[in-house]
Amino acid sequence: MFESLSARLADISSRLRGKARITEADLDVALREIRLALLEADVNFKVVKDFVARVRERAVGVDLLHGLNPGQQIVKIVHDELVEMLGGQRHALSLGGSPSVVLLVGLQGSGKTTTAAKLAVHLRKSGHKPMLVAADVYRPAAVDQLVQLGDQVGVEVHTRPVGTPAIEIARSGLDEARQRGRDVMLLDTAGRLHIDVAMMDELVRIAGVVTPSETLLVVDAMTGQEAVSVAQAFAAKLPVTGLVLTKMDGDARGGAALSIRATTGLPVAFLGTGERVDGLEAFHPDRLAQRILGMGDILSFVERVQDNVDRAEAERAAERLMQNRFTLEDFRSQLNQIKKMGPIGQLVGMIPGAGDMAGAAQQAVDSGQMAKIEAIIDSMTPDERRRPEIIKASRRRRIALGSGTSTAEVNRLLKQFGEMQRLMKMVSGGKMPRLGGGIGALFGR
Ligand SMILES: Nc1nc2c(ncn2[C@@H]2O[C@H](COP(=O)(O)OP(=O)(O)OP(=O)(O)O)[C@@H](O)[C@H]2O)c(=O)[nH]1
Ligand SMILES: [Mg+2]
Repeated sequence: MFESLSARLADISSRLRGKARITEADLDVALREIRLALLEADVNFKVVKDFVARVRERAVGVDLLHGLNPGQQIVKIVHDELVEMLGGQRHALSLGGSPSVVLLVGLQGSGKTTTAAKLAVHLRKSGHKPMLVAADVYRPAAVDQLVQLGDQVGVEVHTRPVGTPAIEIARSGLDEARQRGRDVMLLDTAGRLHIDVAMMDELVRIAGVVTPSETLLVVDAMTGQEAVSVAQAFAAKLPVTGLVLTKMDGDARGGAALSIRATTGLPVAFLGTGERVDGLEAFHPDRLAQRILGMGDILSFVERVQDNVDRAEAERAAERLMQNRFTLEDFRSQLNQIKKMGPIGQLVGMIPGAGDMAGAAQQAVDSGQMAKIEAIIDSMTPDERRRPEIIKASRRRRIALGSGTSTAEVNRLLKQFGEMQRLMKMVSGGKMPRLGGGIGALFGR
């Protein structure tokens, strides 16, 4: 997601941050590059125009401020305006009812059914008791699809015999959810075209019966700016409260995700990032802006990690990473967490500048490098892990013996860890090196 835009904006912002003085010509160049980068990411041209104008307006007179250098201030402005463009606040689902109804609507094949199952998982994790309701009566096998997904995630699915109208299913689903004490009902509906009057009326009637707290329009991000017109058409008929942009994993440009809020006024609530039921991300404008600007997305990373590991520990590690007090001890616990998390490609993509780290890390797991690194760290004393600089020749020999490795391997780990710390210092100093290379090297590349 956003790879090319992110690479370009990260580059522009690192150049700006390095400047102690910014002339009007510098600003012009930077804004022109930002404009092109956004257009190439398929962001709506009017949104781009407004964005650049706002950044320019705020950037003039930036010399007057103290503290940050002008380059840093401009990057901050770009960041703030990006957050604004993405909607400012995160759209948290409003789930006040008993039960609350989340109605999922959208074009055929946009990802409604998959998203319903993903949301069930997401809601259960945050303490809700969701129930799925299969109200797609038009596509054969649609009900089976949801039943299977429900089985897979362990959430019960309300169904009715073939021939029952969708509106009836919605109504009886609500009754059942109430009886069983479920607090959220996720209502999957049939895909439909926004120009199909009869089908759109059906949705209006369903909404009338179940009065949803959230009506989420599920759109395929890969359709780019077409997603905008679909969203406008649905919102004209139904009180859409938020958007779910699916298939972000297949959308390298990300234009729809970046401009749909600004063009439709509808908040993006979630991004679909894969076919599997764990491929759902809450949409955080601030974190996304940071990710796009190459500031990384430490928070999303931490959140993701939380599902598998101790929350406090993960937060501590992220904080230490930011403050570059990251020790070999932290590194070992990160390795443990990475092992627990399974497919790590997605995760490492969220770390700043970690482009080529995914492959390296995966390779390290596959090749048994990870086990070696762990064994070496395990053979150190706590003091050595915190202050690797005290590990001189005799300690190195002891550690090699203890871990069943060689002194050369111990040397390499220490050297590479030192290198990684140096790179992290540069990241927190705003110089944006290629962190991936550093960590990749640590994994033995
Ligand atoms: N890569 C990727 N595929 C997705 C994502 N969300 C859904 N899909 C895939 O898109 C296809 C359609 O998904 P469904 O959930 O069946 O879509 P739907 O909107 O319910 O479709 P209809 O009920 O036919 O209108 C399936 O193959 C899904 O696996 C996503 O975020 N990423
Ligand atoms: Mg479906």
